[in-house]
Amino acid sequence: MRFLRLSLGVFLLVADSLADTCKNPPIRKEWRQLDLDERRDYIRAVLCLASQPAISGLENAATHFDDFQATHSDQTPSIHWVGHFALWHRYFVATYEKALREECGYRGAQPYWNWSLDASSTDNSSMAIFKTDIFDADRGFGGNGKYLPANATQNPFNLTGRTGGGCVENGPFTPPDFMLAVGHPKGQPDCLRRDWIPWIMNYFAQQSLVDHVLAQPDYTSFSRALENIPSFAQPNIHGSAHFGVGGVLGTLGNSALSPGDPLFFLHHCNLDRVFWEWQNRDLPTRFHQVGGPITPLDYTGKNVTLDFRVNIGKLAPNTTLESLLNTQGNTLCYSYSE
Ligand SMILES: [Cu+2]
Repeated sequence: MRFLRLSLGVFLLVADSLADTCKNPPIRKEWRQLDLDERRDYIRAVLCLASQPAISGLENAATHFDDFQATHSDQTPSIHWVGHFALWHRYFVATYEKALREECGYRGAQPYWNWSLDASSTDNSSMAIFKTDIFDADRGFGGNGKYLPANATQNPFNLTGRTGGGCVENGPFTPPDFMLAVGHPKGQPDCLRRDWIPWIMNYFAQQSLVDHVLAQPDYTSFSRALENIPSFAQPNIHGSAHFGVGGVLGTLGNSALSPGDPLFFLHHCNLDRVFWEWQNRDLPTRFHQVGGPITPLDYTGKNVTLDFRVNIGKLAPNTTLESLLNTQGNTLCYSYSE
């Protein structure tokens, strides 16, 4: 009895301190679950971030929005096809969400784009996925760029079916107001570009592929299924919006500079939602399980462990992979709507 009372006391103490660190987590919703005022407030906050001074000290980063793009660009060679891919990006998106809230007065949570809702399972060439509110000029993030030809150097994988490549022409992120300086010669910022490729968007965003990822038995295979291999011959849900929206010449298709498209954060938030759904199928295990290579694609080499340290530069303090497995703990604080 004494033991029972004691353990109940300890339990209450633990429950109490958890509640203290993450009270009222922001609830992340699908973009189209936000009403128009909430959407405007989100876009306003993104533009606000792009007017705040930089803190990263990284090359050409002039605004706090640039900081995120530059940090991802800086670390691109070590954060993809590795065991910490999903958790690095989880921390990155959550830090962006926090900046929008704390520095720009955004009251909501980071929204996501559930592209599987829009992908056609019968017609890869369908343009329906691009006709939703996500790409609307007033209710979303604006549309495609004008078609521009791409040469062999720009298109090394010889991707077919490109439809754009030029600057985004409508919506809140058009030139000359919204420009991207990181990764371009000093004093010569570029516009936000999109280069829709319908077959990639429809094929890679299939719910059946999401289900395949969700069915993985452990963290290592989950993480591997999320990214698959660097080949367009095999679909992977991570590639869906990157190459379906960014294509060859678009910002989101550039592996280093992709966070320059504000849609990056809705895309990666959706991947994180899938990750959280996968964790929820066995939380006791999946709060404490990581794996996968430290060196990209090195599946026979050294693996990441729970105490492996993640850094996102000056954006937030370094932390362990284990601390990022809980979305409502001491490090992170958010949840997902049903
Ligand atoms: Cu990335």
